[in-house]
Amino acid sequence: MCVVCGCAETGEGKENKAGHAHAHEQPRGPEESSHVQVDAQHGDLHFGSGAARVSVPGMSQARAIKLETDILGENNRHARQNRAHFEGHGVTALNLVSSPGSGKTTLLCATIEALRRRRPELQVSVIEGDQQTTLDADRIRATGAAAVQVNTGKGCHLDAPMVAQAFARLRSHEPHAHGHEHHHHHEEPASLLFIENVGNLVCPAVWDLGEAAKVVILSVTEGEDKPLKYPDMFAASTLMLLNKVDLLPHLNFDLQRCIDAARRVNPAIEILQVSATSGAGMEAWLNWLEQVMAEPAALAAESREASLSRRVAELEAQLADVLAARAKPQQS
Ligand SMILES: Nc1nc2c(ncn2[C@@H]2O[C@H](COP(=O)(O)OP(=O)(O)OP(=O)(O)O)[C@@H](O)[C@H]2O)c(=O)[nH]1
Ligand SMILES: [Mg+2]
Ligand SMILES: [Zn+2]
Ligand SMILES: [Zn+2]
Repeated sequence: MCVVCGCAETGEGKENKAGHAHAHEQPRGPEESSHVQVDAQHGDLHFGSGAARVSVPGMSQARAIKLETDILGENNRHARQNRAHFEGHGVTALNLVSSPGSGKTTLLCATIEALRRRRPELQVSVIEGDQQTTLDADRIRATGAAAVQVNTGKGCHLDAPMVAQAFARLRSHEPHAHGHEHHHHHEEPASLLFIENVGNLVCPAVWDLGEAAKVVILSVTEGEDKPLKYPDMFAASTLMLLNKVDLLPHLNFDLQRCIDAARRVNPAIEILQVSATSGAGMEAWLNWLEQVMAEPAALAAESREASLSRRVAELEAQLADVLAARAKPQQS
């Protein structure tokens, strides 16, 4: 996973401090440095079976866990500030995640148009994440909504400091040191902020941006097994939008199998079927948005706390395992 893959960014400075730290570190022992589980029958390899759930050349599992905890901890600090800042501005923020091409931008354009008809007074703005180009922000701006593009370069996800800077530009003010310590509680009308993450079904799952909820978009052309193959993203999301259902007649896509797969990974996930191009299911999606705007705090607190405490407990248990294993004498 990208936090410790060597391209990790530390948030503020992008000097790859953390990423480089491990490159020179010697592995402690063969078992610790390459945690791979081998299937006896077929020789299938599972590199995520160690305590860190990731294998990094030359880095111990304990070090990988420590790095992830430090970097994500720093990101989460910024995410908390974003959350407070959004709240101060009456903003409900949603983090849209998916593989490339599932239809995030098309759906956003259609959503902006539909919301304009339903709630003409509602302000909607967008932060667009892509490795390169301003194509998506240009598409959003063409609808008349405000958008800021964030290009990540080699980065494979948006992080909370990036979102803080982009949001400051949307609101034409500098980022604040402490959430909404500046006073803009002057009864701002409620508004929606969509954050379209970099197309990537793996990494954005662990980066909290301060959103009220993650919405994962899965298009029917991708196959119904995706929630099982990329479980972290579906586990982290509150809602799954199954997009491009207009194409179902042309595909061998088993809708029920897909829904079952998503529920197996995340029993609480909500699922809506939509088509950004035909408009099917848009009413239900708009209703969901209205509901989140009415009760964003409850939703966010529930999913964030649940997933954070799950992850913290996981990491603590794994770190304890690694330390215990290291303390034990080597057996051959
Ligand atoms: N048939 C059909 N095509 C769709 C639908 N939604 C999006 N598309 C098409 O899917 C392609 C990708 O759509 P985008 O909106 O650019 O996808 P994206 O998720 O924003 O892609 P990235 O930003 O690159 O990750 C485009 O050709 C869209 O026209 C849909 O509901 N039905
Ligand atoms: Mg896009
Ligand atoms: Zn990554
Ligand atoms: Zn502000």
